[in-house]
This record gives sequence, C-alpha cells and structure tokens, in this order.
Amino acid sequence: MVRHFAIDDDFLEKQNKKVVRALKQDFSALGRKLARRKIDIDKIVKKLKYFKVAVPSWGLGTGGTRFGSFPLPGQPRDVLEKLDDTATINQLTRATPLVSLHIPWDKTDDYSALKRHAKKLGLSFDAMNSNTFEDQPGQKHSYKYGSLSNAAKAVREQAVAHNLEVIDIGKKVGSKAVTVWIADGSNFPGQDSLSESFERYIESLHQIYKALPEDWTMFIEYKPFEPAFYYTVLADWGSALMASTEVGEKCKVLVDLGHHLPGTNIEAIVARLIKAGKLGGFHLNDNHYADDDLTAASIYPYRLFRIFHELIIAGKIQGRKFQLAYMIDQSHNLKDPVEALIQTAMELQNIWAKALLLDHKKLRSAQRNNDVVMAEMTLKEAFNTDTRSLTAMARREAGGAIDPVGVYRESGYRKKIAKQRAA
Ligand code: PSV
Ligand code: MN
Repeated sequence: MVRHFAIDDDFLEKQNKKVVRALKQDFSALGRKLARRKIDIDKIVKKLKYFKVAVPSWGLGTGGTRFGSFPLPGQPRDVLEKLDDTATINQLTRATPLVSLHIPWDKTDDYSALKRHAKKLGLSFDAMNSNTFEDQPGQKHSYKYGSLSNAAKAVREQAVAHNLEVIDIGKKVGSKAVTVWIADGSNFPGQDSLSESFERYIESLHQIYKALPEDWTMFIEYKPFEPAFYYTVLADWGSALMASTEVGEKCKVLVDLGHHLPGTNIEAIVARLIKAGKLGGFHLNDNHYADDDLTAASIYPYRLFRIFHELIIAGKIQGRKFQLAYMIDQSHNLKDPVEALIQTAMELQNIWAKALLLDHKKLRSAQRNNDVVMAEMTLKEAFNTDTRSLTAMARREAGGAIDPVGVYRESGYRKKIAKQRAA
C-alpha cells in the first residue's frame, strides 16, 4: 500500500520540460554577464549544489499565534508524515535532505522504523531539539519557573534528564547534535537572581555535556525575550559565548535570525562568533519585529546576504573545517507550510548564490583604500545580480524542479495528502 502521496519523477520531468528552453536562454545570458566579471557560472552552480539545509519537523504543520491557529487540511499526523513532506520539499528543491526533530513532539515507538523511513526517502537527521519550555502530561515537576536554571534542584535534574533522553533518541536515528533552547527567565525585577540563574544554567549544561557522545555537538540557542519579558537567562550572543566557552569545545552557539532586537547587526555577531571558533549553526528565518519565524529573506534579504558573505569569507580562510549546521526555524500561520519551506529553500539558494558571486579582491582593495562607495557597490553588484536562472539550473541538474512551487501546485499534492491523511 502506498502510505503517502509523492510527486512522480516523470511528472516532475514533464513540468521541467515546459520551461527548460526559457531557462537555458536566461542561464546563458547570465553566464555571459558573469563571464564579463570573470566568474565561471558552472563553478557557482557546482558550489551551490553543496548548500544543504534542515527542515524543522515543527514547521510542517500550521503554527499559529496565541490568539489562535488555523489548521490546514493534510497536516502531518505523525513524524513519518513530517518526513514525507520534507522529502517532497527536497525532491523539488534538492536543498533539504535533512530534518531536525523536536522531542517530545516527534516521539515515536519505533526509531529504527523512523530511520528506515528516512533512508528510503533520502533523508537524514540534523540536530535534535529538546523541549523544557512547556510541561508534558504526567511530568513530575513544572517548568513554570524555568528548567535548566530553575532554583529547585529537582526541576533542573528533570530538565537535564530530558536532554539526555533526547540525545539517546538522537543516537538511534543517527543525529550528531542536540540544540538546547530554554525559555528560562523572569517577568519582574527581583523575581530571580541574575547571576545565580546563569550559574545554575551553566551547571546543568555541564551535566548534559558529560553525556554528549564524542562525535556530537551541542548547540545553545539564545533569544532576547519571549516568553520571559524582563530577563532571559540566555538572552544574547555574549552570554552564549561565555556559557559555551565554559562548557567545552563541542558546545557551540546557534544563531536564530529572529532572536535579535530590531537593528542588531547580526553579521557582526556572526563574525565575532567565527573569530571565537564558537559559531555552530543557524536557525534560518526572517522577522520584522521579534521572533516572527517568517519565510527566509521575505523581509531582509540583504541582511541574509551579508551574513552569508561572512560565512563565505570564513570558508575561504578555514577551508573544509569550517562546518556549520544550517537549519530552518519557521512557523506558518497563513501559508501552506510545504510551499513556505520550498520558498525558504529557494531564497536560501538564491542568496547563497549571490554571496558566492562577490568579488573579494575588489572589495578588499576598496576597503584598504577607504573607498566606501566602491566597497558598498561591490557588495551590491553581487546582491543585485538576478541569480534565479543559476539556482534553477542547479536544481534541475540535481534532479529537482526548475519551478518548485509551480510543480507542487500543479501536482495537487496538498489536496491529495489532505484526502489521504483524513482517511
Ligand atoms: C524558540 O523561539 C525557538 O526558536 C527554538 O528554536 C525552539 O526550539 C523553537 O523555536 C520551537 O518553536
Ligand atoms: Mn530557533
């Protein structure tokens, strides 16, 4: 029995054929344009194929706000169906062969079956996420006043034990990392000690770190506020850098793009974390106000470009040892999540391609000469290049779709899974 609907490869090829002529024309026009800038378009296509990103399992259903959520027909009912949707996104974009699980949301009885299912779909598992920001049914101690930093030892121990369980599950599916985000903090001055809560948090991280397998990484994710409104235990990259340095070599900082106050220069944070050898990875999304979890590059594409530019510089200097975890973290209230994630994957490909086009020699020389205009124009020259034919060609060459959203819509995927998943 076919457990889920998947887009047929022949159908995909047929859809591609409809637009391939136009693509080839646009691609060769761009190729000529780039050649004038001494850039070999084929080399960029090749590099782009290495850009892979993880889909967040929690991003495949509709999220909602505290005012309500509006579920979409065909939302995944379990973690296997979340993998099915991820595989579809990957089939079309060829950018998302990874999925990031959230425990206990993705708990299942049979992790070998989950691993087998992932393998069949060509997927593997990126970082596991623990959840001590909400209480689960039957849980002994509440996280109302915090988890890893809670003043009560028993609560901290419970939160540590949960993280160890997440690592165990991760081992079963072949993950190599755990991301720890805590909601700990306080709403009112005086409610908790600013110094002691941080000490307690670090001590709990030590406990988790002790159980971390040799070849694993632990990511700690900071966030300025929400749900805590006055003070957050891990509010910023400075605190995260301090904590990760104290905890150990394999403890790295995770930068969620939505976890910064308006106006923050995220690319400068990224540059500092690279310098400290402590940048671990990203939760990619976009935001206008706070942690809005919007489609990547929907609000600030140039900011994302500048962040990617810092990563490309670091890659040039450090070579292959500069490895990061690229994960998406989004919540969808209005869009079909599969479409939104396809959009994000395409935006990431596009912005990554733009960043790859930057003329580093020209930029460095402008910087050395304090030629502000030329330096900025060099950045803009790359950013303003329309790379859509380049990324479409990379997708097509990798077996994906020239027009992923178009193929997805034409396939009737949402309607078909809605029917199957209702059954
Ligand atoms: C918190 O806002 C966060 O960014 C963390 O990554 C969580 O694990 C995720 O969102 C859950 O929604
Ligand atoms: Mn996040």
